[in-house]
Amino acid sequence: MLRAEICASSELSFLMEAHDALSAAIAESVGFKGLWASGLSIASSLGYRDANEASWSQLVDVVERIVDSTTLPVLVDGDGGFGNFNNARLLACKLRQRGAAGIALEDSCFPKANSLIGERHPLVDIDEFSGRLRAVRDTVGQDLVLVARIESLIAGHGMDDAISRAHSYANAGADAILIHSRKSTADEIFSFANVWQNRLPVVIVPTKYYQTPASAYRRAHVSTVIWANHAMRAAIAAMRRVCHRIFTEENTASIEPSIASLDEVFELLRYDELARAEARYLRLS
Ligand code: SPV
Ligand code: MG
Repeated sequence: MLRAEICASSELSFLMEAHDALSAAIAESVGFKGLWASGLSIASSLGYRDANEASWSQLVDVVERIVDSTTLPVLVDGDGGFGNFNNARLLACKLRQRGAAGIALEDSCFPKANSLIGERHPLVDIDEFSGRLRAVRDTVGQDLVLVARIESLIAGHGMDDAISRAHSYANAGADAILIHSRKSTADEIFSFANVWQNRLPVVIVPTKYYQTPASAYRRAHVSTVIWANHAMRAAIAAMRRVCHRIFTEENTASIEPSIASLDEVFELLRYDELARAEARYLRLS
């Protein structure tokens, strides 16, 4: 399904960030067709920085809870693969075992830094990273969608470097190219798409250039847009607002209408299924 969404569709697809089972279930309930298991959001919800502080096995465990809570395909943010080709193929294997639909690997050095903060973004050598992608492809075959993420524009290496990496990663067996930018407009994304001419489908993450309308991505024949961190940021804002109100008012009456009802919690987690199963298996009188 993810392969169809990202690689075989001429329609623009959207992946919504999930960082736990609850955010995954909510994204599915509103109609999203695929999920992005965001490294930043998962790290944040675990109380880690997006700097490979969370281990690959912690990531895999969270992905398992996300996969179990939804029928949607999950593209997992695998950062740089947590080491060299060997660590990357091990991670890909484990993600396949836990039911992920795809892995995105970026050409940043371990430990990675989040693309949207700081100035130091050393990149892995192009040949080494191409070998890393080949190792993952050889290990998981077509079972996982393999998205190669290029950080050239983040690192300040320019468009020529981004394009030559894209060709090398395509030759190494990637299914799609994620081109990342931290500019406040989508200009460099469109320049890339114009030169690249969709040799492989293009995936983008418009966190910083959020003013750009989706129609512009359709015109540029972008394949997939990732809303990378918005559920996590929404949760922070909502929790802060509610905690502050309860703290100051010493009462929950005023916030009750603005938070999810317990019925909504029970519905999201399918308590009705448990009740039916109890009736069937416990033979309650
Ligand atoms: C993530 O969601 O973890 C991403 C996108 O990789 S970004 O935070 O922009 O690097
Ligand atoms: Mg990430």
